[in-house]
Amino acid sequence: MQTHLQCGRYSLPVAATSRPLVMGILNVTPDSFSDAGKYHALDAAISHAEEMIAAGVDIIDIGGESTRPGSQTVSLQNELDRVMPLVYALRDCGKPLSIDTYKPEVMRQTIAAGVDMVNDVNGFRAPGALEAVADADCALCIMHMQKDPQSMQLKPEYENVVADVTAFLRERIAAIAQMNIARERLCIDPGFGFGKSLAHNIALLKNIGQLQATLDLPLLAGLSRKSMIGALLEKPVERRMAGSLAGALACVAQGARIVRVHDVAETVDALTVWHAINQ
Ligand code: 9MG
Repeated sequence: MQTHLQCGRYSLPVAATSRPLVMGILNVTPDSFSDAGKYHALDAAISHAEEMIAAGVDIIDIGGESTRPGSQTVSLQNELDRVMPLVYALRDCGKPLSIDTYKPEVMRQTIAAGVDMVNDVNGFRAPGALEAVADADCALCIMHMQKDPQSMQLKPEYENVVADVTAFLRERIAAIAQMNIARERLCIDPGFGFGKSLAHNIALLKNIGQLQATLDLPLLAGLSRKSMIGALLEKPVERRMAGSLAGALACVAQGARIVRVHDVAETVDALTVWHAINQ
């Protein structure tokens, strides 16, 4: 596997010898559309980013549309109104910025404004998504999702979840290669919780080492505070940090090189200790 991920202005170390990277989640989903609400949401997001930077975050993942099960879509203009001010405010913060979107026009505009990575839960399947990223130098996170956020948890079904997710990612990697996008720009993600039952998530978690070795690309894993952690612990979302840390460690122990998390400081500490022991 490559030793570095080409990520816009950055080249991120992803070799097994370096500490796994922490992607911090920065959602900007204002609940008020008044000007005051917008400024408050922007200020709060910038402060949150500053805290993550102080805590040692490696990548900041900006999202303007929730992809939680059952969440509603937002319009293109709404999403741009939410994320663009944040991209402008943070683009010189010294850390790579990722945009969490499946909309090609959001990809285009945020790349032009300086984002270094596109994190697409839809695996770059929307018409125009690959064209939007092809000529840039941003990294691409290709995630697996069955169906869409509105319907994905209704009745997820697989013949063999590990084989099916691997086949999906293999097909997307081939489609991306057809566009002459450098492999050094790619990372893969099994998409925990995206159209998967608890049993599917556990099967994937047990086998991500095999999935990563088969596809031979850096693997990103996102388990933070998800319902699978809640189901295993029988705890609400605000009491899932320790379980999320355990999940992150289980992923990196099998070769995941990036973890996407809410609790950056705690995850950086856990991975620093893990890395010191495993070097
Ligand atoms: C946006 N988003 C929510 N969960 C995610 C996950 O597990 N991986 C990635 N890449 N993005 C996610």
